Amino acid sequence: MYCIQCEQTLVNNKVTGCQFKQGKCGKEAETADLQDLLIYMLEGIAQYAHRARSYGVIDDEADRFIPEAFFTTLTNVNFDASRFVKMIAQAAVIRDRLRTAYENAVQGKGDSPDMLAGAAVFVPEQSLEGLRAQAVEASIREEGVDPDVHGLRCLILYGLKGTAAYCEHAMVLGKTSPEIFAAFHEYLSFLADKPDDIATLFDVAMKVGDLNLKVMALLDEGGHERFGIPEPTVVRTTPVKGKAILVSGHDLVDLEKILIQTQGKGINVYTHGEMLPAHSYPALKKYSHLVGNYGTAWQNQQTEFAEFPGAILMTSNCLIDPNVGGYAKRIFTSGPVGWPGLVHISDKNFSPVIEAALAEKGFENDQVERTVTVGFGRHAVLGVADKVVDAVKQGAIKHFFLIGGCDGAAPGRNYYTEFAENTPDDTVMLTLGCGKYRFNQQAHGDIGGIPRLLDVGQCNDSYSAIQIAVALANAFECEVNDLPLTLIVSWFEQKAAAVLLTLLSLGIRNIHLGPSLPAYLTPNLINILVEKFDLKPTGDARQDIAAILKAS
Ligand code: SF4
Ligand code: SF3
Repeated sequence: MYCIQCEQTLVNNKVTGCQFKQGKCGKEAETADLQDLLIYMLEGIAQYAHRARSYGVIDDEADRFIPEAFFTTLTNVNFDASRFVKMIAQAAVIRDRLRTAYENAVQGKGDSPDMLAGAAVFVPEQSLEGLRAQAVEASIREEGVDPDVHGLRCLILYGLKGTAAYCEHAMVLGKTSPEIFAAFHEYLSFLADKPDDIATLFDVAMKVGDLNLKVMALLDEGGHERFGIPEPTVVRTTPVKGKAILVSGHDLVDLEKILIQTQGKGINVYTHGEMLPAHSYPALKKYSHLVGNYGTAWQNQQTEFAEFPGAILMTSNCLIDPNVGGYAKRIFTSGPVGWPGLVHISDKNFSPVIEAALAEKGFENDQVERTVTVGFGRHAVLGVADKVVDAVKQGAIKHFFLIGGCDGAAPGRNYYTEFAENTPDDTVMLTLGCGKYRFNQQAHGDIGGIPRLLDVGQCNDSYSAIQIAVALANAFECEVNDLPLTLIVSWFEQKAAAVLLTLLSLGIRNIHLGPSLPAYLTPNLINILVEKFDLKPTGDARQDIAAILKAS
């Protein structure tokens, strides 16, 4: 195995990248190899889909399969080797069908089809053993490749992975676009050609950022159409007496299904991790048995899930080993998620989750009520834009910080807590993603009625944060880079890589990125990003705040 896609990848003085029996996330070498093969097959599909599209050949299954399958390979999503064996076989069927359709269409026009090699003609074995023996051909690590080229290929691949995850979330909400599918095919096909020109690779990386912006706009639209516009909402963060189901991950549709299917059953539903912003949507908060949020970010789940006296549903990232906390029998997976031995629900019939919740004892007492407030998406924030603009003009608000992104287990992540705690009282913080749990339960006060901490939502809501920045820039008649706004981004997995590429593709400068920089970016590539975008690694929180405010 060789996997270098996330922030916690193995880095020591001998090696860079997880490459032994198991990755740091718990992914077995076998699963990592199968994921590489699946991505290789996706490249093969894309090679034909990209070419076939120009001849008017569209394969709906191929269009949808690419983001769906891609999502399963993100960090902390799917650890189940058997699911990958099936997806690789399905990919081969789709690719070969497209190949035939492409060749027929080309010949029908009297042209000659491109004779493709590599992923386009790779024949995967059917057995697990056979596939593992083939994995080396599909690895992103290749002998003799320039490290900068390797780094940029990784950046594009991981950016595409994150984009695919957001695309799958949008598809679940019924939102798709031919233009987006075509772009996936084009950029995956580009990777399949093993590009090595640095300038072109950079250019495509920026195009992936632009693609992700379009995908996130679609996702934003889908969420609003289905669940309404998020509104500021006080959410209980302590349990109430009764049977309980905990829903984690990002998939609001699965949460809605659980809420519908548990109506009248005497089960309370809690959100976990990235599901917290669900409480702000009118079509979800209307359910009185959606009682609150439980726990914190994903890396604490082995303790929090072990203590949760009910059933748990994991709808997307981030899942970690459920056997450690002894709750494997009462945790279930849906969508792209998988873990060997766990019950996976693929038809949205969550009866097994409900039965497991009823069999557990539930919370025996109400705990003392504590709350957080969520729901400051762009509509809520821009609804008070006049007030915000006045507060800036009168000097009551000196600066905005967007402190957003992932959480994780690295010790350096205390940076984000320290940063939030040390921002001056005349500054406002916007946040999104699961990184917010580092500071969302502290009291941050308000400025003339405007809360100093505004929770924009999930990482899926990055589009909303971008729109807030754009609207503020319009109000002040300046560019986003000229606003008194600094982005403090915490990354962990590939969704964050996609959002970072989006921000860079929009020309946003001076992003502070931590807790460490991606291990696949070489010093050369980092220098380019620093020169071009003034990208900064996070340092000491107090010193960073002082430097930002001095420069603004
Ligand atoms: Fe290592 Fe991260 Fe890959 Fe897991 S996802 S194997 S921790 S780089
Ligand atoms: Fe978190 Fe996994 Fe990235 Fe959606 S749940 S932000 S890490």
